[in-house]
Amino acid sequence: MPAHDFVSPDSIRAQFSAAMSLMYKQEVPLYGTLLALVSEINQQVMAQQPEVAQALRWTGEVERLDQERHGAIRVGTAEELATIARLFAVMGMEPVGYYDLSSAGVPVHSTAFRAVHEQALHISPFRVFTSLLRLELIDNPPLRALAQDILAKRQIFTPRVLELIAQRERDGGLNAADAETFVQEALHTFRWHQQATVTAEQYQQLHDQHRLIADVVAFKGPHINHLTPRTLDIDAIQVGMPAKGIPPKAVVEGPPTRRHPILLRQTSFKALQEKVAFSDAQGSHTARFGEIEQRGAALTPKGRALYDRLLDATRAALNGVPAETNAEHYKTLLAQHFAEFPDDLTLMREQGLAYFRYFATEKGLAERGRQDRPSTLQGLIDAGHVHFEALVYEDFLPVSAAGIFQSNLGDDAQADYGSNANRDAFEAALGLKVQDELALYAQSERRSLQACAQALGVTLA
Ligand code: OOG
Ligand code: NI
Repeated sequence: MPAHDFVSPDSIRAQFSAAMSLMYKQEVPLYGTLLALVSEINQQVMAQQPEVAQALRWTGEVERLDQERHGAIRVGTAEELATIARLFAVMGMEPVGYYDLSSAGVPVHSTAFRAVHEQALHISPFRVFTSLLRLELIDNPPLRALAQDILAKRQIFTPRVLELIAQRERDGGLNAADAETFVQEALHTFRWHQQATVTAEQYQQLHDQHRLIADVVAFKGPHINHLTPRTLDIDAIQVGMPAKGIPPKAVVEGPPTRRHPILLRQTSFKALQEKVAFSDAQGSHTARFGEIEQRGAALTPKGRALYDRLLDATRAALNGVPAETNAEHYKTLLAQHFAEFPDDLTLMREQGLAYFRYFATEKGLAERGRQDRPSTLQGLIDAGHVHFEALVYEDFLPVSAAGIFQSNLGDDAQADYGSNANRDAFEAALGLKVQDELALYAQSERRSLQACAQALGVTLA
C-alpha cells in the first residue's frame, strides 16, 4: 500500500483520545461533571486574564486545551508492558521518563507514553502514565506465585488489535478503515470489567498485601483508572469541586499558586466504590477516580533542582504528610518556601530555570534584513523583535504521582519497599529505552530558536 494512504499516527492518537474520553464519560459520569467544571473555569480565565489567553495563543496551546488529557493504567507483566508500548507506537506515543514509586510505598515503576515533537503535541497532547507492577518487591512467595499464575492466564489485547499492531509494524502505517478499527479494538484493553478473574477470597488476599496488587491482578485488563483534563486555574477547581458534589483531596500536589505556573499542579477526587462480580460472589472494588491538572513551564535541570529542594524543605518543615488536618499549614509553608523561585518569565529565563519557545514578532519581521538590527538573542528581545513564552511541561512528577496513588488507594495503604529504582529492569521489560524528557525540551527550545532566527534572517547561536 502506498504510504500516502496511511493515516498519520497523530491523527490516530487524536481519535483514540476522543474515543477514550467518550468511553470514560459513560463509565464514570462524574468525569463528565468534571469536564464541564474545567471548561467553565477555562473560559472564565480566558475572558478575565487576557495575558494568560495571549500567552496560550502565542504557543498554540489554546487550540489543544479542550482535548488535552492524560490517562493512567497499571499493567501486570513485562509482556503486557512491551505490547502496550507497541500499541501506543501505532499512535506516535513513545515512553518518556522513568518514575520509581517504590520509595513512596507503591510497588510499581512507570513511564509516560506521549508524543515527543511539539508539532505532534500540538495535534494531540494525549499521554498515558503507565505503571508496571513489581511483584519482586512483594515479600510473600505464595502470594507472588498466585499473582503470577493469574496474570499469566490473561490476555489484555483483542486478537484483532494484535493483528493491526503487527500489520502497522510490517507496512509502516494503517489506512483510514484500519485506523478506525484499531481505535475501537484498542479501547477494549482500557475498559472497566465488572467481572473479576478471581474468587472473593483470592481478591482479599491480594488486597491485604496491597490494594494496588488487587487492582492489577484481579481484573481482565488494565482499566483506565483516571482521565485528567487540563485546567488553567486549579485553585478555582479545588474550590469549585464541592459545589458540584465532588469532594477533592486535601491538598493540591506540586508547586504553589503562581502568576507564571511551573511544572504541574494536580488535585483529584476519591475513588468510586464499584460493584464487582468475583468468580464466586459479589463484592466491591475502589479503583477509578478523577483528577484535574494545571500545567506550567518545563524546568531545566537547574530549575528542577530548585523545585525539588524547595518541595523537600516544605515537606520537612511540615513534619508529616499533607492531609486534611494540616492542609492550610502546608499551603502556607509551600508559599513561604517557594518565594525563592522567581515568578517572572524574564528572571526565569535569565537564570536558566525554565525552557522557552521563541517567536518572531511583527516588528521583528518588518525589520527583517536591516543592517542595524541587534545580533544577539537578548538584543532582539530587548528591541521587541523576539517574543518568548515558557515551554509547557508535558510530563509527570514522582512525588505528586505518589500523592495521587496514595489518596486514591487510601491512607491505610502505606507500605515500605525502600528505594528500589531499577530503570534497567523496566527498560528490559519494555523492550525499549525510555527517552530523557529534558533532552526533548532542550531540542524543542532549539528548534524554536532556529525557526525564529530563520524568520528574522539572523543567526542565533
Ligand atoms: C497513576 C498515578 C500517577 C499522575 O497524574 O501523577 C498519575 C496511577 O494511579 O495509576 O497519574
Ligand atoms: Ni494522573
